[in-house]
Amino acid sequence: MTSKTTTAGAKPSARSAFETATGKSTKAPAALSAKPSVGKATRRSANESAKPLVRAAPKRSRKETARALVAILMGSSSDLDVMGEGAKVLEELGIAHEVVVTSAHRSPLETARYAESARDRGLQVLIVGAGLAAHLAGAVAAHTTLPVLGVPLESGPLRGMDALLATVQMPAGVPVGTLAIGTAGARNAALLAAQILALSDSRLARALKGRKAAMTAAVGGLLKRFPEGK
Ligand code: AIR
Repeated sequence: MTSKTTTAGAKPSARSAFETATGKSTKAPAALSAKPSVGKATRRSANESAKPLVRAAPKRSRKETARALVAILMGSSSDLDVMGEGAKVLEELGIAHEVVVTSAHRSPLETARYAESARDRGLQVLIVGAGLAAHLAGAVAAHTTLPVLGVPLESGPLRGMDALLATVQMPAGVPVGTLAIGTAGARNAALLAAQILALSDSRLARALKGRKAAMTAAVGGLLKRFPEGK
């Protein structure tokens, strides 16, 4: 189990993991463990979703908790089903990660603080998904020199085209590597994050090579020849 589980604080009196990490007294974006929380996060209405999700942290010793190398951020808990696909890929590859809900518009200060402190907390790649006017990846990229991979999400009448343009059309100087809309983008962002980490991790490089070989083997090949026997 390599997911880093941080929470906004199970008890009202407890300092949040975000607060502890940043040294700043602020409401933290909710950081969810990818494995246990994907598909289980409480769905909430739009006007509630700026508030951090609060989950009780499973009891775990320091030794057992690997430091997160990748963060998956998303603008709303309603994005979790799609972004969770990226978390599954990281899980399969054994990459320690954390999953966070924070919004460029509903919790802008928390988003900025998270991005500013990410490198110092040991994170190496940030995957950021949002729908509609999807400014989250750009807002995060504005506050960090870590690589930011943007995933535009389908949400609303424009079916992700709005999010695609908002994510990809960054001004020069603030790069966001933008992936495809939706699930393919979420999965590919995780693979790209893995490929970045694999530049200095030969175990991971081998795992990615094996994955590619398995993918190639799964492609069908010749289905029919006509006339037969030629
Ligand atoms: N969003 C949240 N804050 C800013 C933006 N752009 C996005 C979320 C989600 C969509 O708005 O990333 O895809 C709808 O969010 P909700 O919470 O209303 O379901």
